[in-house]
Amino acid sequence: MNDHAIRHDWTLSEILALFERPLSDLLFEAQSVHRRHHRANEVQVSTLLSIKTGGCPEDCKYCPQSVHYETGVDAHALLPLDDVVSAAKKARDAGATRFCMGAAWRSPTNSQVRKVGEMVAAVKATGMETCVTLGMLTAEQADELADAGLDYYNHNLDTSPEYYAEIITSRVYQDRLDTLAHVRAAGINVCCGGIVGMGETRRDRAGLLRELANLAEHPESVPINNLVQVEGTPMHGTAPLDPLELVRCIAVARILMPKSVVRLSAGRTDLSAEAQALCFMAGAGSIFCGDQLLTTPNPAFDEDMAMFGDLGIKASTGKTAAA
Ligand code: SAM
Ligand code: DTB
Ligand code: SF4
Repeated sequence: MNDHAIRHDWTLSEILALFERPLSDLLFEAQSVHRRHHRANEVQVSTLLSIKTGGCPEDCKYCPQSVHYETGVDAHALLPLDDVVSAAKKARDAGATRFCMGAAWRSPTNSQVRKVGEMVAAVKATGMETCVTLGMLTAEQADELADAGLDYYNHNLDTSPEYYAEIITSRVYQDRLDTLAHVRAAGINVCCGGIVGMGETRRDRAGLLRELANLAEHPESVPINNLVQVEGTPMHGTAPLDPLELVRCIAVARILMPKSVVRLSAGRTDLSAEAQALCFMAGAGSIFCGDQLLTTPNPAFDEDMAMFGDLGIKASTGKTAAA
């Protein structure tokens, strides 16, 4: 196998074999791949804002924003433009280079997409990169967001096709793949990953990574979320994932999709600094900073900058190094 090649034909058994390698061998290979395509010791920083919170009609079993579960989330309608721009400026001044806006929609209306397009243009004017996650999009809606200047669209496959129906019944895997195709066709960078720690098997984690790696083009950004357990959701009380399995997952994603930025996303409050250091060694090249994700807590900015200092990591733009 030529490990320099960008492949789109990974088999489940090849991926499982990577997971099963001795940890040091896996980390060594992942870090070697990382250094061929990305700058060592640099991690990009994004900040999240929930621009529309709660009341979502979907039934994703992990999500505090679903209308189906009692989670006490503080629901609100689409935020005014000025509030979004001031949050973006605050994140930029703290050191984030990308501003990610999330909305608890199944699929936005055209008028909602137009309003988010205005937010995208205004946030870009602050000098930040933009990412939004709004649920399923039509081809026309993706084009409109591209015209507004959107840099990334986040739309996760979440888990393996086999485990999907255990987690979500209000949509199917193909719905996600259709939106990803619209986003790709519109020329927007794709941000697509999943969640681990939802009671899935290693085979499911490998199956998710196979789906991502075998897309016609690898997503530019691959968020790996460690489930944030929220009381009231059906996933609350699930046995937590061994942090070393999260590390393995990041390393395997790094090897399968060498040019993508693998993101250590939600769930860092449950990880020690040592576990996060292993995630960076495994090739994680991006984190969310700021004390809130969408509705759940995240480590404080200063705490993360202190961790970067301890590990000798520089906050960067995340742009891929010339390979
Ligand atoms: N409603 C849109 C959608 O689902 O595509 C956009 C917002 S949704 C909150 C964005 C992503 O957040 C989900 O796809 C899921 O991967 C992630 N997410 C939601 N709740 C989470 C949790 N409790 N832990 C980890 N990730 C979570
Ligand atoms: C992604 O993959 N992770 C972020 C972002 N995309 C939108 C969301 C994490 C949400 C965690 C639960 C919450 O704060 O509500
Ligand atoms: Fe709705 Fe997105 Fe939460 Fe699913 S993950 S319930 S689609 S906000």
